[in-house]
Amino acid sequence: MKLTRIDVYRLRFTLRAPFTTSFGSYRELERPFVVLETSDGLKGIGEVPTLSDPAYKAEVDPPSVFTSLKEFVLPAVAKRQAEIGSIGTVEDLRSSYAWIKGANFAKSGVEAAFWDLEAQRGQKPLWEFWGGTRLTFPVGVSIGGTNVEDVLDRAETAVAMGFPRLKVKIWPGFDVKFVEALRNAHPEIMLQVDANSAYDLQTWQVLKELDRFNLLLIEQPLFDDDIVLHSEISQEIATPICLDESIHSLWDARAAMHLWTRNEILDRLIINIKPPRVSGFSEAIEIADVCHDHGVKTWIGGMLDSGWGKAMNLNFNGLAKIDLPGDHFSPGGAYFEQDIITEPLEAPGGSYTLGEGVSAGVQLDWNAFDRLGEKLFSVDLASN
Ligand code: OSB
Ligand code: MG
Repeated sequence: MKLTRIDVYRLRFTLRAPFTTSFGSYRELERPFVVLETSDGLKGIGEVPTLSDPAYKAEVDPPSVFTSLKEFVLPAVAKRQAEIGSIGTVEDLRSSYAWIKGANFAKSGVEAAFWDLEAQRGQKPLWEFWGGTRLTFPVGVSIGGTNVEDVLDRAETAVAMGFPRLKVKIWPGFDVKFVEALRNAHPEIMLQVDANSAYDLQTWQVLKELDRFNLLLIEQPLFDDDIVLHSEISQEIATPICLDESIHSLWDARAAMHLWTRNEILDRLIINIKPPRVSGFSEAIEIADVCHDHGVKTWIGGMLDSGWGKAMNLNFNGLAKIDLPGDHFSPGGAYFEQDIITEPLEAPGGSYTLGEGVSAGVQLDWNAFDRLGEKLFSVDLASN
């Protein structure tokens, strides 16, 4: 298809409750949105789920994403279209900017917008494009509370709403006793913890004590780019280690599987697949495929995305290859004071059902989009 225009917007969202992790606390979130327009009059939308700063990972902050889009990614797409006449497939799109190292979050916004176009052209839901067959599945919540009472409170609400799986944030000094209290309060719930790289080669030892609490997994205890040391400590902890921050690509996933296999503990590796962290849904699906082939469990992570981004992630979760419940819902109802979809996403009894709606299966609320956002820059491709 021929792209005629690319617009990049900045939207400002406000979380209904602050979200706290080992790396910071967030309330206001600025988000780039990529809007692709085509010669047949379609508009595809892609969210880039940035945080305010690069504390979670490199290049997840808005200035970095805007710079990558403006200086490199969008010009590469324009150049490619000028060379080959049209960007016909997601593969054409990805190959146009494959030479750019990094910029995964920026690339993922363009790819998401392109998938939205593809789905509109085919008049099909995204899950169908991606090979989804499991249309109803359990979903989880990620709790970013500031202290034990706050987390216990949010957990209580989530459990009362029927969510079958909780994830809580831990860091040194806020781990074993806290998880014990939570486990005592909810003896049966599927429970997992996320350290967001808060531990180092001395402090991680305390995590062995978490083996007592029958956790699904311990997410990213060590350094944000590390795979090797995670595979080493995994030999001494019975609870599976789940990698989030350190998986940027299929190659990273393969490297992890290689190391855990060499240590003969492959059943203790789990991978959190966040599409934007790995440059988009195409790479994310490849990772899901390869993990499935090796018996490594996966689930879909989130970035406090808007309803638009969450709806796309939920379509991805329709792949039967995804093993565990993902981070798709907020424990206390909606994530944001104002979202950009016309009907809020719902998970009655902690389970989500995908419908037959085209693309993400939700309607963008353009009034809300315009209220929350402004256009920052555009690329005109009509003439090439
Ligand atoms: O590590 O999974 C994470 C939010 C922002 C950045 C990193 C993470 C998270 C979450 C929330 O845990 C997931 C969600 O509910 O979207
Ligand atoms: Mg995480």
